[in-house]
Amino acid sequence: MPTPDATWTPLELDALVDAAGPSWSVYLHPTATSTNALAAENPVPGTIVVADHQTAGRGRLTRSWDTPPGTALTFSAVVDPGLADHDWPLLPLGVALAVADGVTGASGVRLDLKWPNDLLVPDPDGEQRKLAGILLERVTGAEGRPLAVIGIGINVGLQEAELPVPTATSLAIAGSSVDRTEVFGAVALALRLMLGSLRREPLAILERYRTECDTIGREVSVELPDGGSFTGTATGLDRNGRLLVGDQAISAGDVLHVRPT
Ligand code: BT5
Repeated sequence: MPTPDATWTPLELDALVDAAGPSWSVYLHPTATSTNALAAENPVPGTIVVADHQTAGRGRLTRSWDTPPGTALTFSAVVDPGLADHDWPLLPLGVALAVADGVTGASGVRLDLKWPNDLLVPDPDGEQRKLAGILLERVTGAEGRPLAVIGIGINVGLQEAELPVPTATSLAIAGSSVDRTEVFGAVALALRLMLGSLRREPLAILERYRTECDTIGREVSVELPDGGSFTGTATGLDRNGRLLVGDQAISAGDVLHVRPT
């Protein structure tokens, strides 16, 4: 990974606390392995663990999430969603909407939502590149309540030469010079609002996601957890947020947007 830009400004706890507002307790680590791992050690609802730099950021399955110091937001929010078990699958969709709301609100950069919770920005050639990723883990809190650790990684200031993979992008590359703390505050607020809506009206969040998800209507290639794969047109979402592709309902698996020729 390239060395960071010498001019980067470290995150400051007071500024993050102000930006997040009174409903969150914020903890800042200058360096951490993975904020999801830290948050899951002693999960307390209403806390957000932020790392200025992650040394072993996790993606889904065994994948990693890599960002150079000072260029990205990497944090995990612990929440008690207060949802019935059958509505938990809607949580990742709601989180994706909230991250998109926060990022777009702070930066003006419009994002495409790839099911279930990747946030993409088209480059000048129309190729969709990944700006943010979400890793949602279900853990058990005090008294045995199920809690969600919502890990969010957002590429803010990375330059082309700093991208960990060619399929990545950043807000800076998309033309925004917004600062990390501002994006953090906007996402923390959007997350709180979304959790309230999801609790009150889970089906309204599902409907909004259906309307805004860029995957629906596209030709997609699906890689299933058992190693199988197939391609087809994504036609919609079912009540549980599963993606409908041909005659299959996908709940877990990697979906790639196949570029129209
Ligand atoms: C994700 O996994 O997209 C979830 C990423 C979640 C990261 C946050 S950061 C805070 C919290 N603490 C953690 O330890 N994790 C969470 P997945 O869909 O599996 O995507 C991983 C893949 O994205 C990798 O295999 C790379 O191809 C690519 N990738 C890695 N780093 C990236 C980056 N910074 N930007 C865009 N793509 C990246």
